[in-house]
Amino acid sequence: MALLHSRRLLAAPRLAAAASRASSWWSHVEMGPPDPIMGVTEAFKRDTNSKKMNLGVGAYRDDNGKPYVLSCVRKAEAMIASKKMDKEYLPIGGLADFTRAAAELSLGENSEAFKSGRYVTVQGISGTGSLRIGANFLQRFFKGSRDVYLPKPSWANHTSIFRDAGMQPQAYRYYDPKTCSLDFSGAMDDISKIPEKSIILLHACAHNPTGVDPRQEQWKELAATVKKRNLLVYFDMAYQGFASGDINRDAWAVRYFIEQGINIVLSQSFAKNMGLYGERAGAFTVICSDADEAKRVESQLKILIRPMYSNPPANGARIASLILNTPELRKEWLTEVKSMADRIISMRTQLVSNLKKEGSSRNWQHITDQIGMFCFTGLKPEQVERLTKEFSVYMTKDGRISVAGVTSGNVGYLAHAIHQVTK
Ligand code: PLA
Repeated sequence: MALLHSRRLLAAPRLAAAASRASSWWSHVEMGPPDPIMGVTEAFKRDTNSKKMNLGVGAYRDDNGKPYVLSCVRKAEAMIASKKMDKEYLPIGGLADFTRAAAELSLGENSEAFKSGRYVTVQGISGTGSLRIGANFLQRFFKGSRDVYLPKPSWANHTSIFRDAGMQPQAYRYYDPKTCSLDFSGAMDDISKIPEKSIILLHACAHNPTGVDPRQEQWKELAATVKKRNLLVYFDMAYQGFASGDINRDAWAVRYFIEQGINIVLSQSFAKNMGLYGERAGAFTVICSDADEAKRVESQLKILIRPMYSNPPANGARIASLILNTPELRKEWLTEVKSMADRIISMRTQLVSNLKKEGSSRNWQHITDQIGMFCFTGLKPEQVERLTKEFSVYMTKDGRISVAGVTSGNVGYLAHAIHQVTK
């Protein structure tokens, strides 16, 4: 009896566990893969090598490798703190001073579309959330095709954002791995065959992951082709200021397309150019045919946002708005954006000269030709794997490095490691 009893005691929890497994609502859920970009940071954090480098996610670092909070941001925060502001909800479409300033920043103060009010801008949860509002808006209201043509390659999350919103991601040629540069004729060839009334996504500047942008004459040809094909243009502008150090120059393509009568949609992020990553400040803009249409579109965007997250976070938008709308802060910001862009450009030059010093005979010119936060090195997946395993240099599998994570202190080590796996 005692034996039986104890056996039953032993068996019972096992049976119970098996029963709960069989009847669990989630037993069919399989383990998913880590995110191709954020997963790199997770692996980096686990590494104990003191020389480790995280060149995965595009987050700016100062020359000591430390996260960098802009001085204009610190000042804006102090102003906000001193005002003892309340914590009330923002309106569904966000902080009006912020959305107006975001539109002005991208479209330009002299823009006819901006001045006439034939646009609507709503605040989004940084670039990603603004893209998602846009994708959902297209899903609900775009009368053309569900197909969204993305450059090949593109930021990995673009595919997921559009797919999860019920759109169908497609691709057009963009990059030529043989020359590590733009495959302009391939792109034009593919784009000229996209069915009418489809959607095409363009990176406004500092293309991620390749660092390769069209030149102005090429943008002009592109604009003429998308106009002829009657495509809806979706610009993703996550790096305004980061490509050239000049916010107006980086917005050139967006403004040119609008001047050509192309009514674009646009997502913006303030994560990189103001260093507001975790604050999640961004915006989504639709250029309309007139102010009345813009009002109707705005009403529908609010209806779309309300059940998603009700209204956006206030703090990042307050900071960005103060910087954009206070002349001294804005001036300081422009200098700081330029200094971040310049540090990245100088790291590109130093990386190439260190590779030469190591004795590498390869052609690394694309490292200095490419612009923005990233360099698409052309390293093969096996070489990337060796860099991570043998040197604790972390990057995405496609060979992209965030140049913003390179410093004068570690550029020599990086060049040495790259030479070891490529010689
Ligand atoms: N669009 C592009 C082209 C991006 O590269 C990124 C960020 C975003 C939008 C969204 O940024 P946000 O939501 O933070 O405003 N890309 C990063 C980070 C920097 C990421 O993957 O989320 C990258 O490492 O590619």
